Amino acid sequence: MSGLFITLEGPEGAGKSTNREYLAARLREHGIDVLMTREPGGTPLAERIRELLLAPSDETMAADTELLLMFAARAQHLAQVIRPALARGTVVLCDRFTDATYAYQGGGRGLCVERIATLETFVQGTLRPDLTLVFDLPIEIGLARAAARGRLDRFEQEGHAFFEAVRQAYLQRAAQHPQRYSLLDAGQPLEAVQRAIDGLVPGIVERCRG
Ligand code: Z5A
Repeated sequence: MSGLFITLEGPEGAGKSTNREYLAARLREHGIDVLMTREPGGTPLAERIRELLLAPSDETMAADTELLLMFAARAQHLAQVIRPALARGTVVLCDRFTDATYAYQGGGRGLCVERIATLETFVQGTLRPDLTLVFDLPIEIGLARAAARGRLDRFEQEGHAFFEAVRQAYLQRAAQHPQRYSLLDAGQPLEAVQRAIDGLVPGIVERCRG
């Protein structure tokens, strides 16, 4: 078995967490060792950075501060959790990773993509996800799902244009690198989304055994 780095991405309420659990269960049925984690977060220190990033505050967070905190949390997560797990041959299922930075800080906040790419190389070296599942859906549906959970975090308080830019950034990245991304229609009923995930499982199992 060799480690595989799989990330789940998409706008708010797209079903990443729900389907991360589902995919983990399907892979474990094949005897595959799976680690589930998330960003920002995944270690105690990175989870503290997550709290800073998500908490609404009277002080506006500068977009560059937000970008650097995302990569600070990621550096810790990579060192403590992701790289050691991949080295052990574990499949890492990570709820969001650097594609979210391109989508939210690049697309949503309008930060320079080259600057994000520089930080990506600085923090990750050559490590990139082996496979990225993009859960795409109209933002109204995702925001309604998020709103049903109650109090909105700092990102969820953004407006329609921000989330549309995030969605378009994901779609653009998925179209540019079709070999790495699987685009899933997350606006469908959950059973239909999970049937689509079932279709990906044999290929993932084969890659783990390859
Ligand atoms: N962020 C960033 O800006 N830059 C970065 O580099 C990174 C992150 C890494 C926290 O992420 C924030 O950090 C995020 C982007 C930013 N912005 N926000 N907010 P997060 O992943 O923790 O937050 P999130 O996207 O809001 O997660 P979420 O709303 O929990 O979404 P989800 O995990 O995709 O959905 P879910 O929890 O699986 O499902 C939501 C609900 O919908 C739940 O009740 C499900 O039962 C239901 N659901 C799921 N699928 C379906 C279908 N198909 N039909 C009906 N109902 C469904």
